[in-house]
Parts: sequence; structure tokens; C-alpha cells
Amino acid sequence: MPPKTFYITTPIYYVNDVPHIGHAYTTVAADAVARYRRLKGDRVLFLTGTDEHGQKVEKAAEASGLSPQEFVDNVCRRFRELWQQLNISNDDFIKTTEERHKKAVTAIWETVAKKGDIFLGEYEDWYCTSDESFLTEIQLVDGKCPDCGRAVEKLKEESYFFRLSKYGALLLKHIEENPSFIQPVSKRNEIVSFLKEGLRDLSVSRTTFKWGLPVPGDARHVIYVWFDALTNYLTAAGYPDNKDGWWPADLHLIGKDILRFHTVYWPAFLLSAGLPLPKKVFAHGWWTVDGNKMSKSRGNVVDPGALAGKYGVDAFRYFLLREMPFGADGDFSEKALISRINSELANDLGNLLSRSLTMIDKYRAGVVPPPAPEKDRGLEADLKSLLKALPAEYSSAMDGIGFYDALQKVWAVVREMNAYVDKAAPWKEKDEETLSNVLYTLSEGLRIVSVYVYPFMPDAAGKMSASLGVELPKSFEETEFGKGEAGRKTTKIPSLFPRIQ
Ligand code: ME8
Repeated sequence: MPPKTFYITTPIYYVNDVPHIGHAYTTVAADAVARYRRLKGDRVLFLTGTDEHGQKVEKAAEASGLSPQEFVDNVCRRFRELWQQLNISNDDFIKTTEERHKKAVTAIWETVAKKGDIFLGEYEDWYCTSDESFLTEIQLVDGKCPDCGRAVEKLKEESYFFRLSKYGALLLKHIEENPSFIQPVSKRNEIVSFLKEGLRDLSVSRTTFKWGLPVPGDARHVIYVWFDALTNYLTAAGYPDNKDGWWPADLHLIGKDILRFHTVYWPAFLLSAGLPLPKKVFAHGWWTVDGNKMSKSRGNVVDPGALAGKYGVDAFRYFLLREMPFGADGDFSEKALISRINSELANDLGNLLSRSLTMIDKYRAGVVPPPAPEKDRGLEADLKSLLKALPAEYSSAMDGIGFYDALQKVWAVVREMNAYVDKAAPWKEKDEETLSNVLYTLSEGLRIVSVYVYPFMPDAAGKMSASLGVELPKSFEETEFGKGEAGRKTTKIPSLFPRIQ
């Protein structure tokens, strides 16, 4: 049987600004899913990229004195460098100024237009440039954007419209028939209520600025940046040439602020174009910083590159996915990060590895001894049954995008292994075979744990396996107890996660 394919995406990020923790959050999460899927044996397409058109980017370029293309290329480089630093394993990186993307957007526009779903009219209402979203008078809060709180501008211009109103009922039906289409459930409910209020047709072109793709057949108009941006997911899937490409996506990971774009507009465009809908859209929560909203004006924007440089890439990745359940909001503070590093990474995992390696070194000259299952006691049996239960628990958490739960399960095993060392007390063991069996059990437990840790902390997983004398994990098939061969040379390594004072 050919391997299952899995197509996962992050939002493409606006290049009006440099990357912050919100960008890193979605991208690290997507990376964990992609690595998890590859370990399961799936063929994965993991896409990220940059959203380079629109009025907001045009204004930022103007302010910088560069041409829009130079400006977007510069900021795009910052994103690429960050992903490299954070060990992101994306298979493709899309820039919406690329030729392949222009081709895809033009093709979907023409298909939708041919269907009769695009018409020329006049737009007269409000626009939030920061969110690049159209708003009605009643949506405004104190005259400002209800989502980001920034000032909005009144627009009155000729515009092409997409017949969004035609698709409300179909979308509701799709959501009802596919309960996992929008996750988490609270977000699905939000969209269901929104759809039940009825949909207005959507303005999908602008005439008052230039930085975008031209409407096919009417170059006075620039295509609305969200129509352009959402199509990136199709572009990278090979649309329109490659009919058997990667589409539909298995998972769009997004932040909660862009839910409506991904679960109302995007599926409506796809329905109109006669294309299948993505299988799942999962919206994560937002980070506050030391209890405050993160914003440039507050000057508290968290720089992911600086944090990863200071505390380590793996520690930062771990923290992001361990601090709160994906889907919930959470608070970022360096104090919380340090506390997780010291307790869970240094004390629990790092310590377990180093004490195990030290004992294998001391009692067996750094060679993994053969197991002696006949020497198993209640201690070993308990630990083995925990390890045996882990694959199903971990997979079920990861399949539901439950990083927090998955890590909790792994750490329950790590803690149990530390307790096992204390109970087994190898330093007191007089029976050589029992001692060998304990040391083998530890090396196996650690080898297995390294596979589960890998999607979150690929570098640490690599160091763990190297120190245990095995290769970097390639598949979950390697997580069976006993698959690790005796006789391997182990190597003591510097502390995996040094304690932070
Ligand atoms: O929205 N905590 O781009 P963007 C967590 N170009 N996540 C946060 C956050 C925070 N404090 N602040 C922002 C766009 N985010 C569009 C996407 S996709 C076809 C087009 C998240 O650069 C936010 O939820 O504004 C969003 O998912 C991403 O970072 C920012 O995207």
C-alpha cells in the first residue's frame, strides 16, 4: 500500500512586520505535527510562507523607502532564517509574489467568475487595513475594528463581489456533517452562529492601491488580499496544473483571529470553484505577555529568535507546546519558561538520561548489557506496561492536535522512570543479571522516550539517541520494548538541558 499522504499548512505571515511569538507558535506546532506524521510513515507536505500583497504591506514598504518587492524579500528572509533557527522542517515555502501563485490565483478567480459568482458593484463601508478585513457600521466597536481595536477607514469604491451569500446554507450543512472540520468545538460553535445570521456578499477587489494581483480582464482592480492569500494552499498543492496534487489539505493550523477567513470565505471560494474542502481547520489561542496583550505600542513583542538563542531552540519549542492546551489562550513569561526548563527538562528528562548513562558507564563500561527478562520484578513489569500503553495514548493525543496531553503522557513515563531508578537502586544491586536487566530497561525506556520527544525537540532527541548508541528515530515502529540491541556503546554527553539559575 502506498503511504498515506498528509498535507499540513501554517498561515502565510504578513511581511509588514518581523516575526513574533505568535508566528513561531503556529509554525512550531505545525512542525511537531509534520514530524509526528513522518514518524508514522506518512508522506508529508508541510507548507509555510509569506503573505506579501495588500495595502498594509504596501504602506509598510512606502514607509521604509524600499520598493515593495525589495521590502517583502527582506522581511521574508527574516522568516526563513527564523524557521531555520527553530529547526522547522517545512517542505515548501511559498511567497505570494511568486509566479506559480499568480497563476493559481488567476485560475481560481476565472473559475469562480465563470460559475457566475463574481459581479461588479460598489463597496461602501468600513475597512480595517491592519486586519485587511471589510466591516459594517454595526460591527464597529466605538468606531474601531472589533478584532484588533485599530482605526478603520471609510471606503467607497467600485468593487468586484463574490456571491458569499449563496454559500451559507451549504457551509452549515458541511459543518454539521463533518464535526471535526472546525476545531476546537468552541470555535465551531462560533462559526455556526455566525453563519446562521446570514452572509453578505464579499468585496474581493480594490482600486485605491496597486500592490497586488490584477483582476483577470480588469487591471484597474487588485484582487482582495485574502482571496489571494488563501489560495496559497492550492498553489503549493500544484493547482491548477497538477490535478492529482496534494489537495485537499489535511490540516490548516491557524490563530483564532483568522478563523472566519479560513472557515467561511475559504471554503466558500472552494465550493464555488468545485474543489474539495480542507479536512480540518484548527484554531489555536493567543499568548499574552506577563499578563498583558502583546503589542508594538506596549513594546512587549516577544522575539522568538532571541529567546531560542538564550534558552535553547528545543526548550523554547517545548515550552510553546507544553504551556497550555492548543486552542486555549495562555500567558508567556520568561519566569514560566525557566521554570519548565528547570523542572521538566533539566530535572526530569536531562537528569534521567545523565544518571542512566553514568550507571551504564560505571557498571558496564559504557556498553548496554543484555536484558534478563526472567529477572523482571513488579517494578519492571509496571514500567513496561506504562511504555506499552504509551503509543496509543500518544497517538490519540497527537491525532487530536493535543500536544499538551501528548507531552503529559510522555512525562508521566519519564517521571516513572526516575522513580524506577530510585526503587531499583542499581548502586545496591548485588545480583549481576538483575543489574544488567535494570540497565537494559533504562536504556530501552530512554530510547523509546527519545522517539516520542522527537516531534517536539528534534535536536535533543538526536542527542539522546546518539548517546544511547542508536540512530535518530525514523519510525514509531522503533518504540517497541526490546528492539534496542544489547552490546551498543553508550556515550556520556554534557547535560541535555543545563539548569538555569
Ligand atoms: O493573519 N498569540 O498574517 P499575520 C498567538 N497573512 N498567535 C498570534 C498572536 C499571539 N499573541 N499574534 C498573532 C495573517 N498571532 C495573514 C494570514 S493565511 C492565508 C493569511 C498569530 O502575520 C495569528 O493568530 O498577521 C495568526 O495566525 C498569525 O500569528 C499572524 O499572522
